[in-house]
Amino acid sequence: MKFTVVTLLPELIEPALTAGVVGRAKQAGTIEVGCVNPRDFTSDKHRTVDDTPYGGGPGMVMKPEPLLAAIAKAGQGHRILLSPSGAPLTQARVQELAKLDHLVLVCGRYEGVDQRVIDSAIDEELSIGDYVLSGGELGALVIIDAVARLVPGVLGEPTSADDESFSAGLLEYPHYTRPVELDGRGVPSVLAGGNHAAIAAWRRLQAMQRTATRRPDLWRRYRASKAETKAFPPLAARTHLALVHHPVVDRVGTVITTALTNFDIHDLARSSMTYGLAAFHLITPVTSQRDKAEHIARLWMGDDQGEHRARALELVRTADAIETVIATLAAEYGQPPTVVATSAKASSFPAAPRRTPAELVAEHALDPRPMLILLGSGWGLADSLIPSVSRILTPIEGAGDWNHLSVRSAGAILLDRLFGRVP
Ligand code: 4FV
Repeated sequence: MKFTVVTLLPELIEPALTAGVVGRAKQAGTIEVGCVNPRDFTSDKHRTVDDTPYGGGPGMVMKPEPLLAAIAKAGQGHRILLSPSGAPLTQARVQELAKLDHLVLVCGRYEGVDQRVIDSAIDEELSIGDYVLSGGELGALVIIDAVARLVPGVLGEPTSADDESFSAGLLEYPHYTRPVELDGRGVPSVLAGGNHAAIAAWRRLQAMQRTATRRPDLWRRYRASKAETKAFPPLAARTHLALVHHPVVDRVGTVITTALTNFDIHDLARSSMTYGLAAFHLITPVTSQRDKAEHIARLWMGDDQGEHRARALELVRTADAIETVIATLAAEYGQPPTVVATSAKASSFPAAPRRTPAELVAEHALDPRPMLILLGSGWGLADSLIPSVSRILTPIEGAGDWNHLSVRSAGAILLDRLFGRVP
């Protein structure tokens, strides 16, 4: 594998590649690294490599002609420009790059590179992160290091490159080595036990836990295997959604009981089913309303013509009060649920810590406790009458301050933000 770095500062590149596995690979000839300096392709006596930007503004731009000549000199290869405007570098991209045989890494200095050089002589722009470097050289070194360690023969053990962070979509589990006690801190006992299945399960759980809490973005994309889902059931599967018809408030803040609606029952049951929830509860103290809900749910459940709604409506349960649902779940799971309220107003439930959907998932992903999410009907949940609430979700924000989503829409949006996967 060959890397050619196009840089005004080759002295930054060469010494960085003398030690460690990459240094050894270079010495052994497994990888080859060369530099081409645009300054060697200047013709004026000052060997000028920069110029002022058209249109004015601060800083200088790299002069196109020496840069183009240097890129040409680098030879045939996949030409990458290091730039904060590039696509973020990922392990998946690194794995693809490792299959190529020559990477030309073009480093900008100053404010950047003339756009026409990018248009005519660059195949791909990559960024190593959302910050600005004084030049692309450190980015080029990052790419060389990440790619080189995947080149066959660079790392000792062929498997040590793959079961690490990102390759599996999870962060790494924590590592320990001797001594068994370090300043009073021990090693998790399972690791010393020699039970390989138990060790593997522990490491997997640690990796999942870390990913859920530290990197909600990765966690959302993670697809657990069947075995993992069995060992660590997803949060959605112990999450219960409830549509509260009492205690809620009307437009002037009076506590009322609302009537249930057919649409809410169907649509929230279907959303609950889609996102893998355990159940959908309708809460009203009015016996005849609960009977009606049960009747509607049973009507559709009885349909045996392959009607998809049947399965969703099997999730429907009714209760006379929030406390009843809490007691039922406590009995079912052996521990009470975390009760999460929702509200369109930022001032509701002032005593409960606020969480974004991602934060709530991070906090509870591997907590075995069930979760109960309360949706209010009418003008919203009567917060002072629901002391069991221990978390409040941040309101859904739209384009402006008009915020009157139907409870069915708000419920669907929240479930997608909590449990929806990213393709
Ligand atoms: C960078 C990054 C980066 C910006 C101006 C080079 C510098 C100068 N490269 N990921 N972030 N590059 O900041 O790759 O031309």
